[in-house]
Amino acid sequence: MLIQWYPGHMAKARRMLVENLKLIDVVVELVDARAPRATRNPDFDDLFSAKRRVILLNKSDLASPAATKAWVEHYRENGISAIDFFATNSAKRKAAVELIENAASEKVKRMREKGVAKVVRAMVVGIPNVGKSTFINRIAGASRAQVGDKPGVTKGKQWVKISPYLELMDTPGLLWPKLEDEYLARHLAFIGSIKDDIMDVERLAGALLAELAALCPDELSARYKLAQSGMSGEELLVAVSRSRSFLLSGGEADTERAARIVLDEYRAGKIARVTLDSVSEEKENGAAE
Ligand SMILES: Nc1nc2c(ncn2[C@@H]2O[C@H](COP(=O)(O)OP(=O)(O)O)[C@@H](O)[C@H]2O)c(=O)[nH]1
Ligand SMILES: [Mg+2]
Repeated sequence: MLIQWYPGHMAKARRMLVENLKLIDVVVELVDARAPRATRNPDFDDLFSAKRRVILLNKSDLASPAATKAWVEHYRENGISAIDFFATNSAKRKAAVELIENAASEKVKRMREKGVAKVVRAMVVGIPNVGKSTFINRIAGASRAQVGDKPGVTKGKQWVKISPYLELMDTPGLLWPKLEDEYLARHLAFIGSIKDDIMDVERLAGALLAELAALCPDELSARYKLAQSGMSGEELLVAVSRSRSFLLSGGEADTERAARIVLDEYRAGKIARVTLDSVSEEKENGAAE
C-alpha cells in the first residue's frame, strides 16, 4: 500500500506548527479513538516535550467504550491527561475546557502570585480528519469571538476566547500520520484518514472484514448475515456481496460495490463500536515510529 505525501507541504506545516508553539501554554492533541496509535504522530513526543499536553480521544462515539477507557488510563500512566471526546456533540465540552485549564493551572497560579492574571493559550494539533476543526467550533460555541492580534503574537493569528482565562488558536496545527508501518497505515485507511481513490478498495475492505471478524465476530455476522468462521478477507467480501445481493450480470459477486458499502458502514459506526488499535500492542512495541 503506497501512500503519497508531499514533503514540501509537510515541511511547511511543521514549520508553522513549531513557530506557533512559542505562543502557547497547552497543546491539545486530538487522536481518533478508533485508532489512537495510528492517528498519533510519534513526532508529537519530541515536538511538544516542553509543553503541557492533553489528549482528547475524539470520535469515541464510534469506538469501543472499554478500549477508550484503557487508552485514557494508558496516557495517564504516561503523565498525559486524557479524556474520551465526541466533537460532534456538546456533552463533553465542559470536560475538555476543564482538562485544558487544569493542564495550565500551575502556571496560572505562579503568575497570580506575581499579580498577573494569566490567560492560558492553547493550540489544537492532530493529523488530518481527527476532528480538529469540529472541536474548535464546538468548544468556541456561540461565543466564537476573535480576540485579535496582541503584542508578542504573530500578526494574522486569531484567538478564540473560551473563558476569561482561556484562549484557543483558531488554526489547528496539522501533522501527517506515519505510514511506514503497514498495519497502522491500514487502520488509517479503514477509518477514512487516507483517501480511498489511491487504494484498492476491495483489498482494503477485505482486510477490514478480516480484522472485524477477529475483533467483533458477532456484530459482523449480525450485520451481514455471515457464517464467517475461518474465512479470509477476500472470502468475507464475496459473502457480503452475496448476502446483500450485490451481483454482476453473470451472477458473479460485485465485490467492488460490497467493498464501498463495508467501508462506508464501518466508518459510520454501523457495524460495531470497535477500536482497531490496542493498548497492549502499544505497550509491547512502544509508540508508533
Ligand atoms: N462520529 C463523529 N464524527 C466526528 C467527530 N468529530 C468530527 N467528526 C467528523 O469527522 C470529519 C472530520 O472532521 P474535521 O473537524 O474536519 O477534522 P480535521 O481535519 O481534523 O479538522 C467530519 O466529517 C466531522 O463531522 C466525532 O466526535 N464523532
Ligand atoms: Mg480542519
